[in-house]
Amino acid sequence: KGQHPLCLWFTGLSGAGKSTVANLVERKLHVLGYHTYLLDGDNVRHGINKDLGFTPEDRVENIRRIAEVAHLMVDAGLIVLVSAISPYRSERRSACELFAKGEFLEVFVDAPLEVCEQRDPKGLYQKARDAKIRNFTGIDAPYERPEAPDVHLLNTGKRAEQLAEQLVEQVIGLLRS
Ligand code: GGZ
Repeated sequence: KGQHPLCLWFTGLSGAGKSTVANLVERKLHVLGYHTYLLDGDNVRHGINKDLGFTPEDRVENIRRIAEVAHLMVDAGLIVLVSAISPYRSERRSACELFAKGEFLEVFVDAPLEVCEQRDPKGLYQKARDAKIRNFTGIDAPYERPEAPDVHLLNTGKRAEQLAEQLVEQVIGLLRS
């Protein structure tokens, strides 16, 4: 089926639900017959970005490479879903600038730090509070909230399924326009 290639860029704190929502959206688009690929920061860090840590310089490089790979995939005609904290506005802007107009959507998965910290699925916030990990986003490293995201998903409760549905509707509208 002819499809309009697109990058859906999910940004937000660790534990905000980026990967959960991105996974649900990917599955839904796949079922609808779209050719998709999910690029997850956490996975990419085991492969092409395994030389990178969490210093500001390394995060900048992490985002740059992810954006370049996403761009190649969009060039190949895919709908690419990127899930990475991507904490800096300027790097998100640079990522966006690689793409043609209408081929990039910034999706802000917005959950309060307290909620993310309470979820703490990997115990990383606790480690950051105990100073066992340094440079943890939201604790001792910054997260620059998007000022005008294309999509703003408020994820305060167990709403991932609803949020994914909402986003899919929006994306399909765009793909058909
Ligand atoms: C933030 C960290 C850190 C530090 C390890 N700061 O929630 P997770 O566990 O599964 O996903 C997070 C992931 C963040 O990688 P990204 O590539 O998305 O980050 S960035 O865009 O800022 O480059 C988290 C885990 O790695 N993690 N240490 N110090 N998150």
